[in-house]
Amino acid sequence: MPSSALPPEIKEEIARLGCADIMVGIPSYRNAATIGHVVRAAQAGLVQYFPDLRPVLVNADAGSPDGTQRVVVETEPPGYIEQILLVHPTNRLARVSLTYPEVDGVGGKGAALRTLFEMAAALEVEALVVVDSDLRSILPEWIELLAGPIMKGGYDFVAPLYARYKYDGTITNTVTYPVTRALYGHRIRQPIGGDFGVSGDLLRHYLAQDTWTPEVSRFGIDIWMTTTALTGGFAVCQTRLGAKIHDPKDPGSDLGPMFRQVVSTLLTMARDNADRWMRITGSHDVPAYGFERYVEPPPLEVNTLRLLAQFHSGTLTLTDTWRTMLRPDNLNSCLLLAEEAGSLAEAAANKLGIDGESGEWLAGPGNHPSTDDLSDAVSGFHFPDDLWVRVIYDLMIAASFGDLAVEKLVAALVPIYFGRVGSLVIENRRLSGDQAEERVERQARQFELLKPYLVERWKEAVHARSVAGPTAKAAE
Ligand SMILES: Nc1nc2c(ncn2[C@@H]2O[C@H](COP(=O)(O)OP(=O)(O)OP(=O)(O)O)[C@@H](O)[C@H]2O)c(=O)[nH]1
Ligand SMILES: [Mg+2]
Repeated sequence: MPSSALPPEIKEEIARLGCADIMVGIPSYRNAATIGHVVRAAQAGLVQYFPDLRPVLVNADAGSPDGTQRVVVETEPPGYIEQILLVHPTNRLARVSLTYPEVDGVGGKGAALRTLFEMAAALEVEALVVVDSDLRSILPEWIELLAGPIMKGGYDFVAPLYARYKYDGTITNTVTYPVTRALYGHRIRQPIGGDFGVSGDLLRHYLAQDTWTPEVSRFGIDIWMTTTALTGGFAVCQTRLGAKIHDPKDPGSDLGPMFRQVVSTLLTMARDNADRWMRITGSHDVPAYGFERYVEPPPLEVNTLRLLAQFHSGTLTLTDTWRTMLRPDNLNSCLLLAEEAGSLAEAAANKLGIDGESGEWLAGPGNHPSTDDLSDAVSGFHFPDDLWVRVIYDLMIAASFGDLAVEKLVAALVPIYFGRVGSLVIENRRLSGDQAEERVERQARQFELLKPYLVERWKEAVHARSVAGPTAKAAE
């Protein structure tokens, strides 16, 4: 990790706080509408579940123009929480909101977490709990659920387990969960969930790494944290948090940059840890902490037509890149599917009054067809599991041994990802949450089953490189 460049005001804050046992860190950017509830829940959790420890809560904000930091500072103080919960903690909770510095000129969620890691390490905490600031469903208990396994169970990394609506968490469901499971053998269902517990030991390990990249300073941070914990051999568990309810996002319109940052980080780490994952076959359950809950997360609307239209648009500009990154048979299958996606989306758009290119409603806002209506109109589209797995494995080979930069390859994957997500939404439209979850498991098993395909291609690439000379990326 690049050496600490904390500005003097943050160093002074650390000196003022001195020491702490447990810290809750909250990264934020334009979350004035929701962060107040997160701060209150976190404060209550610290006071109620850890009344004898020295607690601190730190908000690391991006300098949000919407008054996020003011909300944090003006939210009811810890004394109010003590009153309503009738608890008398040994130590008064310290609460801080600060603007975090960029890391090597790059700001983002990861840069915010870097500051939180450095502060937590300097305060010598036993546990750092990180929670997102757009959460609606956080309860005080979440703090215990995320810190308890560290304090009581000796774990170093606590990943969240929550019920998410069947169309939410698409990057997790299609890439990070199955790839982490197939590569490293741990079934961590939410490797980029955003809400984590980290032990003091693991914090120090994070700070000692030199694998930090600009993508890690953004949304690559979550998969970096999970993968670094796994490759470092730390004790990992999951914790049952109930439902994740947060600011909703449509995968076709909101998630492109996040996808690129997460997947680039995952690929770079896979490249650097090949000697570890090559030896691993199969996978095992990861222990889960906390009482089981049954909750229905609120539904989320997805514009299936736009996803299919964007998949098709990819062929217009990216076919050459796809050719360099996909094995010829997989490339052909993708091109055929993209063609089909385009025709189906166009026919459906004409029928429903939607712009075929952009997927936008011609009638303007209001009275839009639902996700189900849209999906019914393109119900013939199907992107097979095994093709998706091979696409991802081909991408891993290209990212480690090919000539193109990882970022460029991942940007080229985005339209294919949209096609895959569109297909999943269409197939899951009549399924319950549990049934959709079974599909995610089926796909994850497919990633494991086809791992020999990856290993074989990897070995061939290593061999080809040794014949050609050490110029390929993996040898750098
Ligand atoms: N400090 C900081 N925080 C950010 C930035 N971008 C996002 N965040 C925070 O990171 C958290 C997650 O961001 P979201 O946009 O909610 O991401 P998400 O799609 O919900 O991601 P998942 O919850 O992992 O599915 C929120 O608390 C954001 O406020 C940033 O540039 N700086
Ligand atoms: Mg969110």
